[in-house]
Amino acid sequence: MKKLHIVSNRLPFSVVDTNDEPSLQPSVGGLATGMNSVYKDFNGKWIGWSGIASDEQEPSKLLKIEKLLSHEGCETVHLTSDEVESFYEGFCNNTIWPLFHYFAQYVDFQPGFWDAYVAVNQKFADKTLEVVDDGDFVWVHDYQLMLVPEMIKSKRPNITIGYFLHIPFPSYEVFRILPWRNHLLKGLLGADLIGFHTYDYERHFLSSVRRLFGYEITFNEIHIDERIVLADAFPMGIDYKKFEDAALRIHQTPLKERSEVHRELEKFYLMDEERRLVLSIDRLDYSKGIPNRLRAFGRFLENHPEYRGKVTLVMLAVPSRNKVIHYQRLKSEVEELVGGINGLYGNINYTPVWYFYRSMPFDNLVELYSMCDVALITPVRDGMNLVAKEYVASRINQNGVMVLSEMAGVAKEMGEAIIINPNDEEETEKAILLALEMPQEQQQKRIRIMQERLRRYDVFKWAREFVKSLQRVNKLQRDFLAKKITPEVQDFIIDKYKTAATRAIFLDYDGTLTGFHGDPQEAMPDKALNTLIDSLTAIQQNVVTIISGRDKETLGRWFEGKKVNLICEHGVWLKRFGEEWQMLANASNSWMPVIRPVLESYVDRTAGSFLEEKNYSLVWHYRKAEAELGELRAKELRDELTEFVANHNLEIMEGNKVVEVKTGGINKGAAANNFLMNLDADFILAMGDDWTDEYLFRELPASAITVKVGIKHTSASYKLETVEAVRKFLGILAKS
Ligand code: GDG
Repeated sequence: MKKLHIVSNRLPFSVVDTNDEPSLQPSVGGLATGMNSVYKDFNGKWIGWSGIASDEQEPSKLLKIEKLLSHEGCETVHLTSDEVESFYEGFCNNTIWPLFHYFAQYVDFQPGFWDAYVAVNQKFADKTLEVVDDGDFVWVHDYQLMLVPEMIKSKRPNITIGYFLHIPFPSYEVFRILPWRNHLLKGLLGADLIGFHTYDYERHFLSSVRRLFGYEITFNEIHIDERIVLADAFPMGIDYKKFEDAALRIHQTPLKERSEVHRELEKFYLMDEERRLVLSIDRLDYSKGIPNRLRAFGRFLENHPEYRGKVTLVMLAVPSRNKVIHYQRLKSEVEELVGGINGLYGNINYTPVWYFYRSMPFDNLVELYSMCDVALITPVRDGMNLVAKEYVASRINQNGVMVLSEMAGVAKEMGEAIIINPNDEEETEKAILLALEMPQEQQQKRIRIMQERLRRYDVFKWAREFVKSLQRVNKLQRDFLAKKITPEVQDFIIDKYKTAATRAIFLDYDGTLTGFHGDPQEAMPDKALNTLIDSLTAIQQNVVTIISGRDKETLGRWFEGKKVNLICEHGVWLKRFGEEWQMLANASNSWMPVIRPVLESYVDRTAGSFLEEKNYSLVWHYRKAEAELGELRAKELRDELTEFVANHNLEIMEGNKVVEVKTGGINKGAAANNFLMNLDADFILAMGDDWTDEYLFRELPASAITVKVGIKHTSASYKLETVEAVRKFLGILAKS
């Protein structure tokens, strides 16, 4: 049975040491909960680091820990303290984290960090490779392991790999700053499915793939030679019921059994019925916008003296990465701001900010969620932000207001919150007032809608949806493989070929016999291709025809003296070997003077694009243009020409980074059939890569062997991945 394995930096357990005896404590984090719900069902392993540096522990104890973890279905990756420092604290938290959260000024570009990142990713990949069986599924998590997908895929292509990024994927302009940007992207593209919290991150990722690698992307499918990689948005949910149940339990706890936090919060409210609590919870991280939040709260008290003595901000800042200098500075800044506000507005009976620099047990956390009137969640960048979702889930009385930063992924799903720009302190200050004064019915209406959504799309659903998509992309790949020319299929074709007396072989040129070039005029046949054509055409039974959208002058020149027939401009022209050019279709070019200026305006507005003029068609090429702009303009051009084209019996053909306008009714299928009328062929082979070749595949007799080059959907009966594979296949035929 196929298994699903999880790979993440940390395992879902922490190791505790009591009386020198190690034991495990399950993590309560959302990821662990969500993953537990899928990987156990799929009988897989969880691969990760235990959190203990291997050189800081007795080998016998390490072994014990490893055994304990293995008992829980976990496979341990061992990291030394040096690796932890350069990989985790270094490249992960000093390079990727600040860059992906748009703190470019904090990024440390140390090559040593990068080397450690590569080496540690390799350790994770190697451990995974030890565990997986053929056909298994692997789900890799987060920014610490961006190279792992490719490291697995290159060794075991038949493993289906999913990857989920928990932090934002930045815009290309930010991502490009990184010297190792291509390596990171290549690493990710080893996955079959790449998930993000929001469509924006997906968009940024696809844009980087387009610009750095130029791969063809259709919607969210990236086409890389013989593979399809899918990118998609899967907004992570929470274990809704866990928070709802905990809040219910807390509210029902008898007075004397309540926790200290609970009693303190109640005492606060009892002092004055107008008292209000505003909540702030995060790891102490510069991405979370804690100083902005404090400044906005300070401004609020400054401008609204009527709320002094009544509103308190409960700020829980969980210690995080405190070895990193920027975190140490942030801590001082936050403490200074808290001190300033408390000093200015506080008195014996009133502390404006209750500041806690520590973490709290789960139940206390839910007490805070369920007892604070307003949640102030204002990160300057945040992949998702689960605190926002947990706050909503814990509001069992269905009141409460959330002020939410538009820079958090979660804002995309929570339109009912008060959405602010965290850099606009005036707006944040106003939002605090709005939240405190929002009527109960309004609060309830908004919270209810959010609760319903979060209940439906919880962390279990999130994990299941991801796995479902992983299975879908696996099927896409299998569909490709089903049409692939296997050794058996190849033998079958060779048998047919050998017994045939007359063999008609139709070969498209660009993308089939040769790769794409920036300038189409540079794509002339290379030496190897010339030799291949010579050996194919030297065989008396073979009638080889190059069938292309290219103009007759170019192909005529390139294949001069070769024993081939040429069909050009998608079927307008035919030149049989040794004869003159003849027109196959009744084409007209009287429309060209009208269309040419339109295309020229696209050349002028799209740097790098150019116009190619054929006898009966005009082609706008945008291969050299900036990829996204090119695609946008291609769409614009199509829209602009639609009416003219319909009224003048023209056709718009979209090929690989080209838009071609030509006389309608002419296509490769009709041209090839016309050619076959004078030939009694008992073996027909046609090969091509783009949709103009689909006419050929569809219209040739059913007995023809049709081969699509590439992975896209096709009506051809077989597929080959690349130009190299085509050349190899034809070479074998020539020798048979
Ligand atoms: C990354 C991305 C993305 C916090 N304090 C305590 C405590 N917590 C728990 C919360 C929540 C989690 O920690 C924090 O999650 P966030 O999503 O808010 O933020 P990150 O840690 O930065 O997580 C983020 C996330 O990955 C998931 O993909 O949303 O954008 O940065 O669950 O409850 N838990 C306990 N005590 C605390 O004091 N028990």
